Amino acid sequence: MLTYLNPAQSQHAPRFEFFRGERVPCFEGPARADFVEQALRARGHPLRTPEVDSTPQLSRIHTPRYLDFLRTAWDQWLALDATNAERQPFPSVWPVRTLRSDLEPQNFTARLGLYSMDNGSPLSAGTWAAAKTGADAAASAAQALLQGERAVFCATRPPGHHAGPDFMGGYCFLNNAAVAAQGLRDGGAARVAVLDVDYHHGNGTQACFYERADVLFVSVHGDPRTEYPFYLGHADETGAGPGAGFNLNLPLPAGSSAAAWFDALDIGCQCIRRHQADALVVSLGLDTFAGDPISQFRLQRDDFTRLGACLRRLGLPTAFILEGGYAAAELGENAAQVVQGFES
Ligand code: SP5
Ligand code: ZN
Repeated sequence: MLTYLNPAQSQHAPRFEFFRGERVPCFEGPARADFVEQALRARGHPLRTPEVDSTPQLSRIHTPRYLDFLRTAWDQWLALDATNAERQPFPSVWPVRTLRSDLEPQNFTARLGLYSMDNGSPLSAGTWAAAKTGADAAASAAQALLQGERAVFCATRPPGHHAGPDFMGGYCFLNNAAVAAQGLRDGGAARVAVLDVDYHHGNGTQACFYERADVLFVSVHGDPRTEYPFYLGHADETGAGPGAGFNLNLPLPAGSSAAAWFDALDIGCQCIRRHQADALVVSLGLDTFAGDPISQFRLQRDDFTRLGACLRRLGLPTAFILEGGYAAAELGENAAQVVQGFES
């Protein structure tokens, strides 16, 4: 399977995040992509670097002011104090209900809060380079499908599905899956489906397409009543305006079995068949793995093979976009199992 790597991924390397009130090493780090690259290389995948500039798609998915902020955020942080090079910025204040989000404050931390849904998306010096090159990989994957490739794998990080039109969140900065879907639309696919199988609901992707009928969004995920991202991903979110009926959330209780997960996946796949999509984008989070340190589904290695086989049966040109998955040492193997199931 044709595979795009992100040669800038290791430049996004924040040192810590907050976990239960403590500073801990980031769960989402460069080793994740290295493990996936290694496993796909061992399978003999042709490996490519991105050849498409995602700027046109990014400007359809994200707002200009958010893109401007993200591109310049690290320089703004350094401009405050040269010693900030060794520190990480975190938001500490957010424009929740009744507060204004139409105005950009001059204060850097206030702008960071304006453009963040959580304090769980740490920035580092190379965050923009890594995120932008990752979006380029997603745009390249879309182009490869349009040129007749059956399936493409984007082994990229940081992930993207929590990033909305004008905010970062959940380790995500630019929405790679949305960029791929938009790239497919721009290149002539009339209908696209995005299937998000990450443990966490893809709130950013849902938000991007909630009022659109041309991109169906389907997600199987931990019930947001107890699981991140909490404030979106419920079953009653079915789309709005022209997008009414084009959003399907299939939340499952934390701790759900693989059998229950595949039952939900089946319902999602039936919905994608009804949509008569021309192409499929899979937000491939592998944090559904039983050994994931921050998630609570129970898929095992062989279940990922079964997932790949289910996706193949949809019979669509398919772009796999790597999202979450924090059992780094098993991540490459689990990704390879999905591909093996898809190709067998
Ligand atoms: C792309 C992706 O998978 N992002 C996930 C972001 C999750 N951030 C919040 C994690 C909160 C984890 N709480 C874990 C409790 C474990 N006992
Ligand atoms: Zn996740």
